Amino acid sequence: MHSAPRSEQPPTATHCPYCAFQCGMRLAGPREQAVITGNDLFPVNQGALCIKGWTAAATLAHPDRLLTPLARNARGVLVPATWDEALDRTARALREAQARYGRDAAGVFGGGALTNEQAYLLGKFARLALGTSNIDYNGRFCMSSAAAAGLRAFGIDRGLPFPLGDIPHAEVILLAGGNPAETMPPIMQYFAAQRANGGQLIVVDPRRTSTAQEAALHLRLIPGSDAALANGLLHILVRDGLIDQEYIRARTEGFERVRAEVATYWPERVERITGVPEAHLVRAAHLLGTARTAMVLTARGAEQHAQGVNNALAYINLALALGLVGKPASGYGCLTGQGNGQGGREHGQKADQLPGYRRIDDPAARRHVAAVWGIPEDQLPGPGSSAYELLDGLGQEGGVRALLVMASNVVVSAPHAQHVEERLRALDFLAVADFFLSETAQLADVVLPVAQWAEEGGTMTNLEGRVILRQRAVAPPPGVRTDLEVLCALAERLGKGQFFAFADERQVFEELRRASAGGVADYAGITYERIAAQQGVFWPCPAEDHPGTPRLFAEGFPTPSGRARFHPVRHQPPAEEPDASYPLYLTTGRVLAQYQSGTQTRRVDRLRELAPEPLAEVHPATARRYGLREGQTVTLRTRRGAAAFTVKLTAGIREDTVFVPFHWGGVLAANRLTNPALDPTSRMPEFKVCAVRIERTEDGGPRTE
Ligand SMILES: Nc1nc2c(c(=O)[nH]1)N[C@H]1C(S)=C(S)[C@@H](COP(=O)(O)OP(=O)(O)OC[C@H]3O[C@@H](n4cnc5c(=O)[nH]c(N)nc54)[C@H](O)[C@@H]3O)O[C@H]1N2
Ligand SMILES: Nc1nc2c(c(=O)[nH]1)N[C@H]1C(S)=C(S)[C@@H](COP(=O)(O)OP(=O)(O)OC[C@H]3O[C@@H](n4cnc5c(=O)[nH]c(N)nc54)[C@H](O)[C@@H]3O)O[C@H]1N2
Ligand code: SF4
Ligand SMILES: [Mo]
Repeated sequence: MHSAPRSEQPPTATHCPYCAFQCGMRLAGPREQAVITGNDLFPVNQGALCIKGWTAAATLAHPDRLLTPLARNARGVLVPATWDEALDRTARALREAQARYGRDAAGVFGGGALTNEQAYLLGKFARLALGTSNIDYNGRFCMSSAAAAGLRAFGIDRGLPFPLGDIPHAEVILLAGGNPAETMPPIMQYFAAQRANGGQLIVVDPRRTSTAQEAALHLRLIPGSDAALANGLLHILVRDGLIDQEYIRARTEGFERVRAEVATYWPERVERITGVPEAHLVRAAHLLGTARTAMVLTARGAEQHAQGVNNALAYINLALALGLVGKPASGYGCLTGQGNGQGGREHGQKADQLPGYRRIDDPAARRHVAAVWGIPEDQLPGPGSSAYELLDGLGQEGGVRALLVMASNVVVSAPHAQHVEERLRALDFLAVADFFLSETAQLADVVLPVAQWAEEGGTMTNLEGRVILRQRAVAPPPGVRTDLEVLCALAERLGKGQFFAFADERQVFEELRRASAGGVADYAGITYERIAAQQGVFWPCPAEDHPGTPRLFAEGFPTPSGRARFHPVRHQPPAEEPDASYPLYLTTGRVLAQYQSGTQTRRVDRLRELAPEPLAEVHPATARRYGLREGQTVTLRTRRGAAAFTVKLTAGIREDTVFVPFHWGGVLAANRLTNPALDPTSRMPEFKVCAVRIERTEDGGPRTE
């Protein structure tokens, strides 16, 4: 009998490298022939995976894999280097920039793909080894608006304050700006169970997505009009006596100003602003207002706006006025996106944050973390600049001159991408830690080849706030190091080795537990053993005998008064609206078979077959107006730049809107088009709306640039 080497070792239980659903999977080695199966014992996905999860092993032994550090030589070419050369050069460049321009001239850019241990250590590396305030991460482009809204309204930012298992028991769910049928497909089991229980789903999206097709009601709004829509729904609920007066009185504050604000959002006006017919608004409000249990969920469609915080707050107002938050099978939640999009925003890679979701400008928080790290408090820098502002200032007076990027591909994923690329080129020095030569790594002076998901251990926190263990399942290829090893080796070269003497990720986690103890995101009671035994532990979990917290807000809110806070929100138009030169709305997002900037998924054959190139979704009536055919190449142009797409006709999208995915680089990059207008609070860029025009490629376009 033929016996494969993998049959000798039982498969290891681990988790998918991609989205925040963090499906449990089993991986049987070796790395070159790794086989993935769904882990039916993990309660969240119960064995189900999407096509990205099934094919994830393809990245492990991929021929493009970086197996040696690279360094740019005198002729400007990236050539192989030893680890010592690469690390020495990186440490020297960071130090030189600081000697010349001050401590904040060294910068760090992280990502929500990093484990909790890596994100924690990256924050410690920036603050302690470099002493710079300039660290931020790609979650600023992702979760920051919902995070800021959650903190303001509830005093805490945990994407879902309840487990996914509550979804089937909600009679009505309103989902604004999310397409989970493509972005986290196994979650659809929960919506299907909800429907089987007689529940109804309302989807708010400018497109009739595969998620909207599952819904009882689809509100096809104009991009950038969510706040008006949410205010309009609340107006109807107030008018028709469907709000929960008793809950508002007992558990919230600030409703009167919200009631006054929404009084002017009468349905005809809201129909004008949002493009959603009055009858649909009334139906949605009545479905929500008469349900005994209901949820309001948001995702990036509502959040990635220069008004993103206001949009999220307007949806939160709706949930509070209906008395949903903290009630069984009810509440407000946001669907977190990246693999560790939740944990990655808790432990200090954010510009204004220390571990445990502490504020870096809070004296008590500073004292606590400085004590855990063993340094005087005044050595901790203050808050730094947000992701886009950090990138925008690269190489400039007062900006970062030497940058370390770990787990982000900003050349593809940041707004106004060509400008960001210019700024990266203006740096004195760029180091990128990645396992493939991403578009951003191609610009680097030093590339540090690191281990991938299945090759290293650590914890992740899924979209429910469940801390899970991603176990090492295969050995990394010789020649690569883990992100943790890279950070410790750099800290050593910066003379701070004694603060980074970690033998493995478990030791980092032990320190993270202490650093987070007493903070909002308290992990003090979580151990690797407990996670394995309980299939994950929900934070906050302040002590080892504490059960963890699957549901928040049943008793009260972690605000000074113990009440949730309403915030009056006024609809404001997007930073850029269609006009004679750029007559259509452009919105951007995702497709099922590609992930983020595409560094990983564009390299997986099966996924490339499914989604080989970016398609611009255009309504057939719009196509007729511009003389476009299905499959034709067009140039989309905005005030920032132009990019090339293949036309896909779809009657599900609004006639005034074009949708493109952002998973490709170069002339195919949606972010050549997007508007870097920022939300005043969250500093989230306006990825989801700007003004665009369609040019047929014979009119001239980026294919020839
Ligand atoms: N396949 C795949 N899955 C992923 C990812 C991926 O790259 N690929 N990325 C992961 C990450 S990091 C994230 S953050 C999540 C994102 O998950 P989602 O938020 O579900 O994804 P998006 O496609 O960015 O946006 C969702 C929807 O918002 C709609 N939309 C656009 N403009 C507006 C608007 O103004 N208002 C409203 N209400 N809706 C609007 C779009 O039409 C789109 O259908 O997905 C995660 N999962
Ligand atoms: N137009 C438009 N732009 C968007 C969005 C949108 O909806 N529209 N969405 C935004 C959102 S929500 C997000 S989250 C961002 C994401 O955008 P990016 O920050 O670019 O995210 P990824 O593509 O996941 O980049 C991760 C990079 O790090 C590498 N990597 C993955 N895991 C690890 C690891 O563990 N260690 C190291 N060192 N490297 C790793 C990958 O190979 C890849 O090159 O894009 C944003 N950009
Ligand atoms: S990409 Fe998300 S939904 Fe798909 S298998 Fe991975 S974790 Fe599950
Ligand atoms: Mo994201």
